[in-house]
Amino acid sequence: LWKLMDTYEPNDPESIQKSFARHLEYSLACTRFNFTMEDAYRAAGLVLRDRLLESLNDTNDYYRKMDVKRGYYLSAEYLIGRHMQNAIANLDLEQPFKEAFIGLGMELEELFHEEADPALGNGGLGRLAACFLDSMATLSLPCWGYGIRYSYGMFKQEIQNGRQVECPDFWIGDGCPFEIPRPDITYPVRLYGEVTHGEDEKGNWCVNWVGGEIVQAMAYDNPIPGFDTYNTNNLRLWRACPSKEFDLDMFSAAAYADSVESRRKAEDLSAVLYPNDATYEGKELRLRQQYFFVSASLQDLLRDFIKRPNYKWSELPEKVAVQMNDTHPTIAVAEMMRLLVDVMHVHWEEAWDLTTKCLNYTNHTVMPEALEKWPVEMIERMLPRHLQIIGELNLRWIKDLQKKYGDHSPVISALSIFEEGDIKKIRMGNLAIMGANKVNGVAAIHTEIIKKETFPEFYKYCCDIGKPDKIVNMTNGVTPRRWVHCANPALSAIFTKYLGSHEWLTDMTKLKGMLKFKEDSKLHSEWMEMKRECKAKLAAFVKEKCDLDIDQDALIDIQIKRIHEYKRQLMNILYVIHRYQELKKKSPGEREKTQKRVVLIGGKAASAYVNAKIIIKLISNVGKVINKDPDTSKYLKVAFVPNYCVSAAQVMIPASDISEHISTAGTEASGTSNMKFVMNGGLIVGTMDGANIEIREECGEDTMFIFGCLEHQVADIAAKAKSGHYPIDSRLQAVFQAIRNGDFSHGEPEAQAEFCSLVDRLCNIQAAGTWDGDKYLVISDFPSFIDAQARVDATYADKAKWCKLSIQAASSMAKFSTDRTIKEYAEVIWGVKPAVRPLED
Ligand code: 26Q
Repeated sequence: LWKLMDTYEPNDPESIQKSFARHLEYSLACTRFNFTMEDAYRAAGLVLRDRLLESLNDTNDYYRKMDVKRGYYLSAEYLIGRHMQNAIANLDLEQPFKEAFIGLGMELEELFHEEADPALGNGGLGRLAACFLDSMATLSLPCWGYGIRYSYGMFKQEIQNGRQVECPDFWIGDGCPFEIPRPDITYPVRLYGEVTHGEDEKGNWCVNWVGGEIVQAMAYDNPIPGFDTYNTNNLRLWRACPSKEFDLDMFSAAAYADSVESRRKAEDLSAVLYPNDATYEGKELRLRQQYFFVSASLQDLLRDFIKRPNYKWSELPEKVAVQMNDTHPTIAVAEMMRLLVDVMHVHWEEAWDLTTKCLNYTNHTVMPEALEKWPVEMIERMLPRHLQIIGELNLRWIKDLQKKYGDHSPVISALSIFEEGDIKKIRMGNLAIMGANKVNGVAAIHTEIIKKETFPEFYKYCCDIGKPDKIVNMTNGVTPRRWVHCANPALSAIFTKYLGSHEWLTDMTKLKGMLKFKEDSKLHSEWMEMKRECKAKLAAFVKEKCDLDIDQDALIDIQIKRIHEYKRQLMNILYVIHRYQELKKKSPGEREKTQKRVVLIGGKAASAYVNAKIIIKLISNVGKVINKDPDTSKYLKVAFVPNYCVSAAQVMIPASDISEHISTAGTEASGTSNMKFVMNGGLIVGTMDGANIEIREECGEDTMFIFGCLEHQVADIAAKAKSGHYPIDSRLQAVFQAIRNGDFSHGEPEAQAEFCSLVDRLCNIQAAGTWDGDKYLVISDFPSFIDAQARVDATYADKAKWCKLSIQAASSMAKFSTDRTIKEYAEVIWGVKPAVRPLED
């Protein structure tokens, strides 16, 4: 068969052209003379897919042959973004592809724009998973991702009359050329039904979970090529399909229709991503999704394990490491036990030992409202066997704790997997920690908060049993391939030119070599030219999306992230109003001397998050007033950029001078866009929160405009506020006054009422008693926020100084490459080693 295959030169422009023509004609049924840009994109995608498939298969064969330990990343979300540009870069096909398509009269960039942006994630957590996949492949680690192939990803955000409108994102459209459907790889997943007892073939007593419904999980493989390696890993996403058996007794027309309907329902499971990124909603479908993908993934990885000749269960932890991305896949703890005990007939004690050696858990949030808790009643109906297993695990766990702390210690109720109350619940966080070998936070400050505030009793328990390092820190990162090389080719070219090679793309410590040029005037002019180029692209983008002309000489100030009160987009827009008021007070001559600024804010709000949606409306309305004010519009513009997504980030981030990472101290676990901005030569206005703290440590204090209270001061400020001592700065009073006057309400009574409700809430004008006002300390941090912005303007006035700081910061970001992060996971948590595939095997 091998000999029959067309052999082609993967790197030769002519063979790329031939393959392109073949796909146009035979895969897409176009003619070579009559095709659209979309057809061309699709055909180019298939050209790449051929190469990816080959590498994926060979890499797998190699891992199998070497019998290596494997890592499996379980995540309900992957915010992968567009494939094409990234795949071309990682396969080292940039030159030949460019040549091939120039030869055909096409610009590659134009093809890239044809691709839908797969948004199978909400925000940070999903994008982190995608960056991890890139680094795992680049480091030649035998690691796969598992997740859900949602038919509808994160909604598309339209802005109508300043308000968010959610539109469905049917990203699959006419099919994604980069994915490989695997109808041969399916697993049954049971839901509901009941548990009975019986005897197995050998006459042994056993547990049977029967009845209910069965859906089939079908695999869709997404090849993930590494950069500068021949390894290609896999992201395997599961799609829910009706089970194959069809009830033939259904001969009446009504029953037949019902039966078709119930089969169609199976597909609902993987239909849509929940667009919630911080507050958990106890929706039954969400739990079904979680179990569905966890069960299929564990069945798949265990099947791979037992394919090995003479496997022994005791070797499982030497061959398998699983990472649970937040609590979303935490039902894995019970499912692993079920598969081992009920299906594989491993003894309970050994099964538990294996489970707790293989599984690990990453926590991504300190917000208590984000910790998942599922009603016991729901689990009992949907996963009756799992409830039994969790009950048994908890019983043994409590006994152990009672021995240690006495029968009635308060520690016991805190550590129990079950939460008592009117509605009994299962705490997925506790289940995750109990079932995990290692638990990690995502930035230094966050890991400390986990120990002290989120799970203090667990941490104490770990210390008591002599295992304080069960909880470890793994500071997040981002991949420099997508976020520097693809997003900012001009900057990538500068680095490669000054450093003499592109080695920095796989070893970011090499960027330190740029530091000796940080005051070099030639580099300065190239650096500033790079920023100009990025700003020109941004200007075109903003013109298209917001119909706004922006001055490319202005300081570009960006805040892009999910809209959330703790992220304080509200504080940002209040500051913009303050800046506007200051400008209005000035004479035309004085205005001439002020720094021009363009403020861009973008992000999606969860569809039921009322306050977040009002904040979007406020930003839009403030933009409408400021942008058309002839006194000031030359000096200050503000826009809400609709539909923030990965591809928008790739245009916006490289163009920024400063970006806002201004969460209340102690609320943002890490943040990852902060890293992307700095890698692109942007500076940060930020609080001492999440990874900002570590970025500042690496880049130097002078590169960051820090403000606001520290994490340890928050409780004290809140306590004082509750007792009535919470002064409001006069400048902020003036801003509140303008909002209350209706200056930004456009005569819309509804908006006026909403804006006032935001301000009133901050000022705590509501029913006396509980203080639930300015929870995120906008008022308290506002004066120092103004100061930080003034420092930005003053520093920016000195172009050479700014440029030096920008170079210094961008060149000091090695720590925030996911290559470093993933190396730490591989060494400290997974015990997985690189397995570099040689080219000719
Ligand atoms: C849970 C249950 C039901 C429905 C939705 C959810 C859900 C979905 C997504 C809960 C949370 C998320 C996402 C959380 C998230 O993105 N957290 C961010 O993770 C980043 C990567 O570690 C950090 O940088 C951010 O600080 C953190 O906010």
